[in-house]
Amino acid sequence: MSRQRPLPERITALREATDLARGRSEDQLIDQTSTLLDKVDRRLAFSGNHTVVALAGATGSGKSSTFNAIAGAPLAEPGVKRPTTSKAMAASFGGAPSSELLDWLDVPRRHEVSEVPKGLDGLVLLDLPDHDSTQAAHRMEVDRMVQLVDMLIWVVDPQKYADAALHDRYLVPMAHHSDVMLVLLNQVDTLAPEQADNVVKDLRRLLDSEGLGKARLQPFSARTGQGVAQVRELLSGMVRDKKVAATRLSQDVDHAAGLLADSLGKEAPGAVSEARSRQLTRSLAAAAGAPVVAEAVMGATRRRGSLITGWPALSWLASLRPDPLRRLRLGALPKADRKHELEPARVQRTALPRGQGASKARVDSAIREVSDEVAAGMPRGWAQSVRRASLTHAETLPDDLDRAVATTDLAMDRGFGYWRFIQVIQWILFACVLAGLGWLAVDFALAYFQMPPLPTRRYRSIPLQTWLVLGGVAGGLVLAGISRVLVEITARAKGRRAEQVLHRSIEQVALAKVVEPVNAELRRLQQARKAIARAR
Ligand SMILES: Nc1nc2c(ncn2[C@@H]2O[C@H](COP(=O)(O)OP(=O)(O)OP(=O)(O)O)[C@@H](O)[C@H]2O)c(=O)[nH]1
Ligand SMILES: [Mg+2]
Repeated sequence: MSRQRPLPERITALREATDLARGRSEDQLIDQTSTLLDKVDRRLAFSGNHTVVALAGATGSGKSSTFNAIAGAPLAEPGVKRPTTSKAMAASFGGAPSSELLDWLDVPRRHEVSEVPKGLDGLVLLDLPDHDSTQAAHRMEVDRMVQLVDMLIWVVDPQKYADAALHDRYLVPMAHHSDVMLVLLNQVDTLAPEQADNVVKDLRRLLDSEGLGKARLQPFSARTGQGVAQVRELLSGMVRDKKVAATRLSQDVDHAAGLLADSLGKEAPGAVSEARSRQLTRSLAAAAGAPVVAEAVMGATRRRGSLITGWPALSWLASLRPDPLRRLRLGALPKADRKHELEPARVQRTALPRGQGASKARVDSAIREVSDEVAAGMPRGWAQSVRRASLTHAETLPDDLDRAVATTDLAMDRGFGYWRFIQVIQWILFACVLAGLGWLAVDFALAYFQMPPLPTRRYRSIPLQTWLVLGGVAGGLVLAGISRVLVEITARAKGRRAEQVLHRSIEQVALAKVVEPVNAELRRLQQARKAIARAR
């Protein structure tokens, strides 16, 4: 195993991971981890000069007797009528004052050991209530204390050493702390030496099979004093090292980090795929009416084209048709506004049909596909948070899309320059027609009043004024025909372009309102995983 980072760094990393996972990984796990981190912080804040060791075990196993035996003084009253008090009792073995530490541990009954056995300076020994008590308060106190102390001594007796209450509830779940655990097989004085050997072997096997191979096992008798020297020896080594507290806290952090890591899973992509995001844009574009707008752009271009480039005698008819863009309330925007995103309040709503029915269903399913793609293989809570993220802006999405369409520059105010040129020619031709007609009218009037006609020239025996009328009409109609083709080409180009720019505008909405929130959630998961890796 690679060398671990310093504990404070790992604690910070675990806290970061916990904050990132809050609301995603299971609440209970997050609460547990936060509680643990608070404990670790508090414990580390106390000087490392104390080593807190608790004696835990079943009713009558001999905890209080062992407490006295180690202290070398009758501090606790063993064998008094049970159940005894529900609170732990402490014995401080010299050293620096431990009252603040005991305040934090909430241990009200305290003793000072007057004659500290050699090497035990700084030991704080706790006598706990029975973990298998009929009193819930006792069990709760034990549960609380086993979380807080630096080291545990489990006092078992030859009758109940294999009790499920002890193994299933405490030893197995705390197996990761086995190297700061000591199991005392108490009351060996009641067994024949051979029997004692068998019980020790059996208990060892049991502990090993439960993953507590590192837990030390010591035959002991509080009555005869057997094993007291060994236990004191072991404790003095630990008190001297001053590492037990840090070891246990480090194991706590490791264990919590492992549980949190499990809740983060291993799979999941790093981001929403290009293909999914394109598909989403297509669905949103359809729902936002981009094809309808593109169609209207073509229609409006044709209409304006006929008005400007058509034969003046007939082109005004085009104005009788409504402008399809205006009908959608999508006129050209003033130039100044086009440059920047418009203020929402100033953007008029378009008259496009709002996302309802089939198009709403299509948008919903496109969004769901984005979140499903990403959530596949993710742990449940995280998959749900991805789903939530994808819907963050669902309420306002139709408005956002509408605004995107309304503010997209459809280029209806430019690109028609050549039409003006055609229009000038049309009017010149039309002027010829009018001139010819006027001339013919004058001829007609002169003939009527039997006056001499105006001089004229003939070409192929047809007078010039008639040529003017015929030529003007024919030229105007031919030019109108050619213009019609040109206008159609322009209209299609405008329509295509409109579709493209609308697509780009809508893509911005899709990215900002759906893809980015989902990606943010993915980044959060990756950050949490990185933090967890630093915590382990
Ligand atoms: N023979 C023998 N008896 C013991 C030994 N240790 C404790 N006892 C007796 O076992 C009984 C219970 O001892 P305690 O020390 O009160 O046990 P405890 O675990 O503190 O009990 P609770 O606090 O009530 O759960 C007492 O009568 C002790 O005298 C031992 O090593 N040998
Ligand atoms: Mg007791």
